Amino acid sequence: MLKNDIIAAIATPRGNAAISVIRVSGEGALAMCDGVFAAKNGKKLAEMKGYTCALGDIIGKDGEAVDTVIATVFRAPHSFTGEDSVEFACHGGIFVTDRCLEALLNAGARQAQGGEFSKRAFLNGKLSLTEAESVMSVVCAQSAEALRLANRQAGGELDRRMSALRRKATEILIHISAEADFPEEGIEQFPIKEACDKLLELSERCLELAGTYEGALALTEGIDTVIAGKTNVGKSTLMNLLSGSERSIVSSVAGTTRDVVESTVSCGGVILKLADTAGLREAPAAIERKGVELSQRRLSEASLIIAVFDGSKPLEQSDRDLLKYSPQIAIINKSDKPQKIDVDPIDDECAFIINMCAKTGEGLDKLAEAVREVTGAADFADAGGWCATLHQRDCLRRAGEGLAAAATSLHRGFEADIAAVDIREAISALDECSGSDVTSDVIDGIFSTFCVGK
Ligand SMILES: Nc1nc2c(ncn2[C@@H]2O[C@H](COP(=O)(O)OP(=O)(O)OP(=O)(O)O)[C@@H](O)[C@H]2O)c(=O)[nH]1
Ligand SMILES: [Mg+2]
Repeated sequence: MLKNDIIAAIATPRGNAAISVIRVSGEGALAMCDGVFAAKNGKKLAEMKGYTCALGDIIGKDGEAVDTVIATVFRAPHSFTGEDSVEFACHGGIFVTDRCLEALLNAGARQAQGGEFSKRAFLNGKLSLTEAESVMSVVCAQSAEALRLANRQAGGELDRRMSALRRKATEILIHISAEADFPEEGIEQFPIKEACDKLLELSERCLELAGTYEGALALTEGIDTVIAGKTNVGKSTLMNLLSGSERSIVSSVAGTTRDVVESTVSCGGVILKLADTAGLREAPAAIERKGVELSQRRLSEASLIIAVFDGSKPLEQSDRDLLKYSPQIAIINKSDKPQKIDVDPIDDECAFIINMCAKTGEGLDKLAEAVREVTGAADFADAGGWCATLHQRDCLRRAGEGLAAAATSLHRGFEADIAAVDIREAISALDECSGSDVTSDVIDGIFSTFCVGK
């Protein structure tokens, strides 16, 4: 596979639509397209300026027009990939679009692999690795908050934060190895204590940044959340309140919900993939028991557990059993009724306790706040840059660990050279994250998760 051979792919979803777009990119792409595209005005794409369009036909193997399309010409380096490119806006049917692509492939283009256009944009210096990765976040954004974050990332916030970390790590490296490496420069060595402190602080910042991954996930992809509790405490009422519709049946009969009812909702800007479950109780009847088993399985798999208790009743064994799953958020429901519950055992287990009336929605704002806190989404208000992918998290963790290891070596009195090895590794982990020093395997791995045509 050549670095800049001509690739082509359909960039829009398969389905009937007004238009679909086929992208073509690579060295000689314009002349190649001229082989199958006949402009109405007789002009050749290869003679057109960048950012100009032409109406014309794509001609099939048999010499007949397949479709009438608009071709937009992009000239290197002013295109998404940085190469000469053409985008054909075809009529948006699956069959007709496939025939247009086929004509382009017959004329010499190669079917692009997933993410290959973005990969070229990265390799040609049009996008940093984090910017390229954030293109996917923009595409996948499911909420206003997710889109805002993705756009910030695409604007290079993480890159700026990483280059600041890299600059500081390099500065420490220069100072601790001052005497060994730069005797003539007259650079002063940091005292060991100062170097250790700086390294630890920097390590913490890398790990902090790596830690933003969970919160980012909460805002972009959603968190597997289970609403659990004893029968009749108001789980389904809460589910309906959060989803703003009658997702689950509510009744005063204990054991109403038996299947797992699911709904994806936004709570405080966080996307929750909610599962309302059968109420837990001892010795349920046969069908209900199946439901309880399902609840227990969901409880052990969920990332976030919202435990619901009936505040108007004393705590029972089924309530205590739920606490064994360490729910992060406890809802003391039915706050409109006289309260009889002892919250102390709940307080011992749960980070957040919220008094609520699911029937009226009172306390919902407190729940939203708790959700933002517990998922780490709250930290995003003014965080500069965040970690959006597992690759970024892995690099930042390695950088953080390398810097901490260097601090330990210095602290134990080892030679500065030994600490320098760890600092260099930390710097190269940061470079891998930003893409300035990354192996082709890693690049292929990242871009292969993108869709074809992206
Ligand atoms: N007073 C009062 N009643 C509530 C409140 N929330 C729910 N209820 C009532 O409690 C009863 C049970 O509500 P559900 O939402 O069905 O409870 P559940 O936990 O899903 O019950 P199961 O599915 O049987 O486990 C219904 O009669 C609701 O109207 C509340 O905040 N205050
Ligand atoms: Mg229910």
